Amino acid sequence: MALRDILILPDKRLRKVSEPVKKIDSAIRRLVEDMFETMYDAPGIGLAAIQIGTAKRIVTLDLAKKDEPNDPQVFINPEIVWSSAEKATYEEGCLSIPEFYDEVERPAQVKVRYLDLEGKSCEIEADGLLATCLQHEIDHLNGTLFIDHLSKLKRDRVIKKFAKAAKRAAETA
Ligand code: K1U
Ligand code: ZN
Repeated sequence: MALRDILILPDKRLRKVSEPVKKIDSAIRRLVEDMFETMYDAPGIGLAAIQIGTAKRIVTLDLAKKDEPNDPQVFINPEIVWSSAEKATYEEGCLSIPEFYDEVERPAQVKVRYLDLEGKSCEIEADGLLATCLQHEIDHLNGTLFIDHLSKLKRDRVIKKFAKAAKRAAETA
């Protein structure tokens, strides 16, 4: 297992559309292990493979509460096959946009089809935080960030702030 660096806004790789996984082999299993190690270390409750620089359609999640045992979940090639008309608003964060949080409105319930680590086709109906996280992570696989759901004014402000920070870091490196 390896702890991997998380890409930070405005890294252009975060805007890539990730490729479907064709075969679940040892390289994919190692990537999933690295994703969990990186996600737990951050700490975060979700991660898309592109956030560690690998443009494959893989998502890891663990929504267990602090006093509960870990509940690692892997979604390979996840697709939203149904979304509710009802909407829900959650305050979202993103490991690629550290320390910025804002409310995002999304479908309250979704049905997601995906492969598990054994390559079995599965479906899950999600609501609450699970529905929000799945949509947030599937957005990552399509190069979309949660700030894209905010007003242009807010989005541009955040991008500008992170671009400035990246420039300063590059100058002092
Ligand atoms: O995709 C990511 O960057 C991970 C992100 C997932 C997410 C959080 C909230 C709403 C939608 C999607 C995070 O994990 S941000 C960190 C976070 O929410 C958290 C971290 C530690 C404990 C509890 C929450
Ligand atoms: Zn994110």
